[in-house]
Amino acid sequence: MWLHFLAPTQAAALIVAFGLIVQGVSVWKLRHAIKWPRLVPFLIGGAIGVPIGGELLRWTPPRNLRIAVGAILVLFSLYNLIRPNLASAARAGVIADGAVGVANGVIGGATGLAGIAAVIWCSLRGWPPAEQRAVFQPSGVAVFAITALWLGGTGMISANTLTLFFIGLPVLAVGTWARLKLFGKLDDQAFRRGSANLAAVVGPQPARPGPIMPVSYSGRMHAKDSFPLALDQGIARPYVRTVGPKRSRPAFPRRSPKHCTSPAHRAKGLWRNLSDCKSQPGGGLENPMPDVTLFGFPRSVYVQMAGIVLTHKEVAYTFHDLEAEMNTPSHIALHPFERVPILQHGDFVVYETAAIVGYIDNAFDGPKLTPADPRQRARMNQWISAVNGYYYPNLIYHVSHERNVFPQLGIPSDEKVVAHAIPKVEVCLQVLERELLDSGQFLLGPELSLADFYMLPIIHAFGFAPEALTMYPKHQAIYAWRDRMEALPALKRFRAAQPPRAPIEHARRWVEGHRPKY
Ligand SMILES: N[C@@H](CCC(=O)N[C@@H](CS)C(=O)NCC(=O)O)C(=O)O
Repeated sequence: MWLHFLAPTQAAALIVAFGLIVQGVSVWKLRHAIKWPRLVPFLIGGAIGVPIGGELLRWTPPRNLRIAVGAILVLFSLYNLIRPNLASAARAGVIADGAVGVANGVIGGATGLAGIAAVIWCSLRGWPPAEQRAVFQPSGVAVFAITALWLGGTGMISANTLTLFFIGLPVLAVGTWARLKLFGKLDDQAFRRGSANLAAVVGPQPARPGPIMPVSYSGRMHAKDSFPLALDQGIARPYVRTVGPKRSRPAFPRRSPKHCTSPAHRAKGLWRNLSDCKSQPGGGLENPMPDVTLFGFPRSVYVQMAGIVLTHKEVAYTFHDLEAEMNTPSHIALHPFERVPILQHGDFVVYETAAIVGYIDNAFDGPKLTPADPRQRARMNQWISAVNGYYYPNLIYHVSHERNVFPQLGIPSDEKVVAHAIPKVEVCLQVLERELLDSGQFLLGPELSLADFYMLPIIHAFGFAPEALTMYPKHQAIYAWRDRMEALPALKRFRAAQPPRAPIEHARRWVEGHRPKY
């Protein structure tokens, strides 16, 4: 609408000036999160694109520019509304980033709408939201700055425009104060969930007359992060089955699982554990065409827990490898805390491994893995909790990540992290050894339980760390238990179905995201 009151050059100049102030403050606040090698292609592209856009602004008839700006805004709004499932650009490189920078610059220079191309692109790149923001916001500010220089240097800023700028300043101050108050106090999760709404409130400040950066804030990643929207990510169509004692009502509508049926998707990491399953009803396989999907990445110990329990219960399932989607909207739609695994059974989706394996045990036939006896059940839950609270953090999060996951990505181990954990790993192994000596065959005694399936992937994964070479031989009961577990038919089937241990690519982000610091 502002284009109907102002000439396009005035509008662009004001957007740029106000945007520079407002976004400059935000970028200053997130300066420590900026990864320069990632940002530079966008900056170079922006520097190339702005003069092209600036000259378009000078030579294009105002009417055409109005139409172009309107079209861009409508298309971007439609994009946010429809949220088309565009191909992932996770593997794109700096040249593509630079090209997006050029597009950002051209659009910014011509219209002042500096952030749109980068916002969309960053979400396709699959970076975590905070990292996306650390790219699209500084590149938007850079485009604002270059555009300001270009417009000023080429004489496109008139005295009238300056007057309008000073009139707008007080309103800008109030809007900026409100925004900092709101965003400054929110953590990242809350920021992302709430930003669509917050942006709607603080976005239309006169300081930012159009949805240039407000749209950037509430762009694809934010809009899709809001929970009800995020669920609608093409997960599955309502599909009522009669498996299990209780059927949960569909909580929300879903789309058809096209990713589960296309050969291309399967080649990307989907597989099924059908080969060894009996196909008659009541034999543990409830349906020869599985409507159970396990989402995760194969090397996750938690995903393995769920996979092994499914295999042991002879539940046919499809595995959907989320590696390339981790931390993207399609992942967050499944797991708002950005973890794996997630289980989908028909129209029912559940995350958190304890909930998943409990559900599998209850909803499907096959050997019961949850003891009926209250004390045994308490003991099982004690183990599950101990794995979550002590075994996973020390053996995996501290040691395995430093010894296997990071080095496989060319990232050196942090010895301080390992050193901090080793005494605690000793305690974990001693406790496990003692309890196994007491209990005999399995963690709760002669019967297998979910506790064993919770512990096994941890002990297995830690076994790849060099520390295990000296620590494991001191614990003969653990060795014997592990051999017993690995000898189970389910484990043999599960291991045979696993892909090779490839590096966990998205773990590069863990270095900054959640590596312990000592
Ligand atoms: N509390 C969760 C923990 C799951 C978890 O930590 N999963 C790890 C993999 S083993 C994960 O999703 N990591 C991905 C990431 O942090 O990016 C559960 O029980 O399912």
